[in-house]
Parts: sequence; C-alpha cells; structure tokens
Amino acid sequence: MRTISIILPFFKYKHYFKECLQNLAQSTFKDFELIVVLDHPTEDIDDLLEEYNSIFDMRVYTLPEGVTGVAACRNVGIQQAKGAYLYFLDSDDYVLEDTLQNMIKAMDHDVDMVYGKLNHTWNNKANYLHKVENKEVDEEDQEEREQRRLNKLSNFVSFASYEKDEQQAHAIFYTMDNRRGIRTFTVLGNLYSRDFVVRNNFKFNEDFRYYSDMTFMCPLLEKLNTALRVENAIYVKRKHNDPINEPALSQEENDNRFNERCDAVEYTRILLKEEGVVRFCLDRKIVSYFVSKMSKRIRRSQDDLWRTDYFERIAKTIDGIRPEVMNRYKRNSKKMVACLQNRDLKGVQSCVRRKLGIKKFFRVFKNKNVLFKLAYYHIYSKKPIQDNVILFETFMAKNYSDSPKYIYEYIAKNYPGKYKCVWALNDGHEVPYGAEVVKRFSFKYAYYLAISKYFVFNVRQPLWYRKREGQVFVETWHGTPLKRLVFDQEEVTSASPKYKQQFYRQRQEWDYLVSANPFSTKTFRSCFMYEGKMLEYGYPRNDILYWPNKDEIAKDLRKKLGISEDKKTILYAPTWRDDEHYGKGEYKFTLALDLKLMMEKLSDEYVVLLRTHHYIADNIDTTGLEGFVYNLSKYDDISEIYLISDICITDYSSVFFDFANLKRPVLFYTYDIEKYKNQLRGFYIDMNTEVPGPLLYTSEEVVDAILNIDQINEEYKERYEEFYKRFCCYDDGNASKHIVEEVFK
Ligand code: C2G
Repeated sequence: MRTISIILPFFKYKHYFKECLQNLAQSTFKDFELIVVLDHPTEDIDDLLEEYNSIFDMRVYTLPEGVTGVAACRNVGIQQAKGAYLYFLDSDDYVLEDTLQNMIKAMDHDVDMVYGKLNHTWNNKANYLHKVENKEVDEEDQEEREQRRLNKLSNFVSFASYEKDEQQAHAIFYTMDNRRGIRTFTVLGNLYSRDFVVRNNFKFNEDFRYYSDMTFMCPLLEKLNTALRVENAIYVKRKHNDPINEPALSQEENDNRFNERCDAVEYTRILLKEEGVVRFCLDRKIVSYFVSKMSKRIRRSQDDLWRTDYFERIAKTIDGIRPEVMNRYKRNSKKMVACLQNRDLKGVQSCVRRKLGIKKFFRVFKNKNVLFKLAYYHIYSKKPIQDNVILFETFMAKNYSDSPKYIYEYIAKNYPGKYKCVWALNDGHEVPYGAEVVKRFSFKYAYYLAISKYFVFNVRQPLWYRKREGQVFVETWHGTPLKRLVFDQEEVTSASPKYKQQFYRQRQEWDYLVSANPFSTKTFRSCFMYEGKMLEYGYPRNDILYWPNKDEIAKDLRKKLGISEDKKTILYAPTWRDDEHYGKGEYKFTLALDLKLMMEKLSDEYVVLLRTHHYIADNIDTTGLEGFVYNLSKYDDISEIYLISDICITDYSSVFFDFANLKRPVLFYTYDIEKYKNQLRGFYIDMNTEVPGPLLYTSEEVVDAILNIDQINEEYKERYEEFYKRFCCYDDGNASKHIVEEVFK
C-alpha cells in the first residue's frame, strides 16, 4: 500500500496540468499513488497521461456521462484511494519538492490530519521561487509576524467562546484560506488520514460547483481529534493571470454563484452540531461576506438583482445564524445585519454609505494623492465634455515624443487655433506650438481626463480613468511587437498580476488603435483581443524619417549634441528585462556591452549614442568614456536620434522596426536571448531567421561586426529587403496626416 493517495481532478487547461505533473515529478517523497479523475476534458491529454504513467503509480478515472464537477472527481478519488493518507491537488496548482516529505514526517505521530500552508501565486514555479528567494526577509519582522499570528489565534479561540473546541479552532484558523479578508473553507494543502475520512464518510456535495469544499471540510473539522501543523509544507495555489480566456473556478463568472453560496452554507449547517466553533465560523463567513463584499454591490451595482432577489436570498441565510456570531462585529456592521434581517434595504444602503464614506476619509487622510481622483469622479466628470480639447501623453508623461508628438505637431501646424491641446509631462517642460502642459496625476490632469473630447496616448490610460460617452480615445501604442504581449504572454512576471484583466477592460475604451504594418494589425488583434477600428497608416513617429528636410534636422542635432562631423555614430538602444526591477516601473540595467573595448577598437571612426529604455532607473556610468559615449537616455525623442545614427545596435527592443525605415545596418546584441525567449517573454518572429541583421553574443563579436559592416550589409541585403517590405510598408511620411484626417474629421 502506498503512503499517500494524491487526488487530482482535471477539467481543462492542459498547460497548467503539465506543469502540475512536472512539479510533482520533482517531489522528494515518491511513495504516492496518483489518482487522476477526468471531468470530460475537451483537450487531448493522452500524451501527457502516457508520459506520466511511466513515472508515477497512476490510475486514471473518468466521470460518468451526466456527472461533472470537482466535487464528483474528488469523491471518485476518495473511493478509489488505497493509500494511508489523502492529499487533494488541483491540476492548475503545484507542490514544492519537499511539501509531501515534510507532511509525512509529521504524520509519524498518527494524527487525523496534518495541515500545511497554502501560498497564492500568479506564477509558475520558477518565477514563484525566484520571487520568494528575492524577497528580503527581515528576521525580526518574521518573529513579530509569528507572534502576531499566535495572538490572533488565541484571540480567535476565546473570541469564539468555544474553549472546549480548541483543537477545531486551531484547525479552522490554519486551514481556512484567508484571502482578501474573507476566510474560505478549503481542502487544499492538508494531508488527511484516509481511515478518518472513510470511517466518517466525509464527502463533497456534488450539487455545488464552487462551494463544495465546505460540505467536506466543516463536518471533518468538527470530528477532528488530533491534528498537527507543518509550517514548511507548501501548497501553491495558482491564480490564472488570464481570467478572461482561462478563468479558474474562483474567477468564473456565473449567475448561479451567488445562490449556490447561500445554498451551500445552509446545506452544511445541517451536517453540523447546532453549537460549536465550526458552525460559528460557517455563520461568520456568510455574515462577513455580506458585510464586506455584498453590501458594496447592493449600493453600487447596476444590476438590480443585488437589491431584490439576492437581497432576499442572503437575508434568509443570515436569518439562520447563531446569535453569538454578531458579538464582535462593529456597530455599523451589526446595524447593517439587523436592517437585512428586517428586510430594510434603505437601512442597509445607508450603513454601507457610512462605511464607505469612513473608508474614503481615511484613505484621503493617509494619502492626499488620491484627492485628484476624487475630484475626477465627483466634480470634473460632471462637467460637460469640451469638443475642442485634446489630451496627449507618451510613456506615462516621461517625455515629449513618439507618435502623439507627431500627431500633435501636424494638428498644430495645419489647424492652428482649432483645438486646445494639452500635454501631460512630468517634468513640466514647455512644448512647441504652445500646448498647455500638465503634470500626470495632478488635479489639472484629472480635469483634462474628464473634460477632453480626444485622447492621443502611446501607452495605456490610467486605471482609474473611466471613459465618458462622447470621448474619443486614440491609442497609438509604442512599437511593432517583437516580444509577446498581454494575452499572448503565458506568464506576466513584471506587471500587476491583474494585468490581463485590466487590459481587457482598458482596451474596450480605445476607439482607434494605430498599426504600423499588417503584422502589427494581426498581432494586436490577438494580443490585445482588440476588435475596434485599426488605423493602418504607419507610425506617425516615423514620419520624420521621410521628411525632405531630415538631413538638415540631423545636422542641427549633431551640432546641438556636440558630435564632430567626421565621426560616424552607433546607436545602442537595448530594452528592459521583466525580472530585473527595483519597484513598480523602475528597472535595473546592467550594461553588458563592453564600451571600453569599443572605444579602444572603434573610436577613430565612431562614437556611441547610448540610449536606455525609459523604464530603466539606473544611470549608466560612462566615466572615462567622455567624447566617445554620448548618453542620450534622457533625450526626448528617439526618432530624431535615428536620423543621426549610422548603425543601430539593439537586443529585443522594437526600435529596429522603425530604424529599418532608414535602411541603415542593424546589429542585435542578444547575449541573454535564451533566457529572454524561454523564461521572460518569447517572440512573435524568429530572431534567427527574420530580423534584418546578425545576432551577436559577445562584445568582441559586436566590434568585429562593426569593423566589417560592409560585408554584413552585403550578407543581410536580401533579408533586409524582405523585412523592409513586411514591416515598413505603410510608412511614407504621411501617417500623422492620414490619422488626423480620419479621427478629427
Ligand atoms: N525606446 C527608446 N529607447 C530604448 C528602447 C526603446 O526610446 N532604449 C522606445 C522606442 O520608441 C521603442 C519603444 O520605446 O519603440 C518601446 O520600447 P521596447 O524596447 O520595444 O519595449 P516596450 O516598451 O516593452 O514595448 O509593441 C511594442 C512593445 O510594447 C514593446
């Protein structure tokens, strides 16, 4: 007999399942049987099952026709299990190498249950571990946290006034999944004695799709005699970062969900003793849900169901709570529940108003920066939209550049006085043609977000922006995609884990999206799930590369920067790396290109124009390289820099798509391509065969390529031409004109 039976239901998302199995295969504890229960999957997983059948002691069962759900799968698992202990593992989650081993060690004591630890993540195991390892752990802080936890626990036991149920109270405290203030019953992360489960006939109620865990867990907790806690047995519960296309059960939107929550609580109550800590916690859970989550919906939701049917439904469930449950709630919450029990909707709404008002007050008090947002919602958004106002922003107001700059200048030159143009610029520097300049996230910015008719942005709008009817949003974006974006990215390591969800909402506010080539059009449709109007005229930011006076502009700029006329120039413009950052939007950059070597070998003929991405917070030290390296990282507009660059070196930045319009040589310094491709992003095109220049891996190779640039030009001539036809086909110097004529009719 195996020691552990792992019960693993599978419904969908093969790629998560694969990772789950891969991680399980790395477990140091091997003495388990794996019981996979299939809930009518639509993906073909035969290859996976076959592969792992030879690695694990594995049995696969399928739910009968007409039966579905994780509850049914787990019940089949329990029935079929032969191991001494049961462990539930969901196919989209994973365990760490030592999780099972650590639990089994504790099971030596022969207990009903060992509870481990549930950690939440949005990431795969490699990224999860990377984050855990890089988290600075302050030992004092950890001790303090542990103490706080113990206090909370003893508080919890006495607070429940069920001292005799101390064992159960401990178990509840450690096994409930405490996410965002609502504690949920979950079976995950614990090891159960099979004998204990079978003897007591604990089962999941198969009528429930979302809330069956409580039907298994509550009676089990009530019967628990002996349990132990193991701190270092981690179950990693994974949130899906694409809840739009691949929602986890907890992220699924379903009209039945609400009623099921109430039904499950009422059903579970029947299985429990009238008095006792488990019943107490079950009741408290539904009250907390009502007070902290549902009440907001009652006040704010557009859907009237929250004030009618749902209101009635939860009132019925809450009528059945034990009276002592309300003891430790705050006065306003008690009043809210009393109003609910009297079916007094207005009373509940006024309690919610008070609660939210107090919360908002403290938020403003703590952080005055939110004041402009309040002004945006409550004052500015009530003012009329002004038909002639256009708000422009590039790279979170870090500079005056990119396509919005060229669209703005076209408007300023061709329609003087017709529009009031406003630029968001953090350093507040002036812009030509007299546009008003406002700081991002200021009162004025909030004002213009609310009353402008038009928006021309090259990045996403602020999360708190809510487009008003009549406003027109032009999203220019900021590059032809080489690296995978948003919905095409499996892991989102750098941005907020809610990135995809937020993006999905934000892109619905875009009326127009600018595309520089057919490839971008196709890719944006998929990576942004964008269905709106596409402006396929090329990039306004590339217009300058076709202007008849571009050589004059270049000459002036060289003079302004003090670059001597007899030197040729090499632009080095790398991108940022998702995993190397200090804080939000602030990335590290370690220069891997040996500029000293370049100076040694190339300075007779060349100078280097160094340009880091706007996300990079590090200031590259160029001491000793004066006169050879010009750091143009703070220069507003890279398009102007292209004009004075004879060669462009980049890595995975989209700059080469634009630079190629000049038909000048491009080199790729891709020293970390394997990591970038496999771990960080992945690419849309094949870097080895489709980009218009060689991939170089060392500084020596870069120097060599520059010394032999004519030969490289010859070698890559054909590929360059194909590339140009494919990616530069729309650019002709008139993108701004076409876009203005179409949008501002
Ligand atoms: N850029 C720059 N200097 C750099 C790198 C980039 O000025 N050293 C500017 C270029 O205009 C470039 C744009 O920022 O086209 C976007 O930079 P990428 O390096 O391509 O990276 P990212 O900001 O992640 O955008 O579809 C494009 C993607 O969204 C990539």
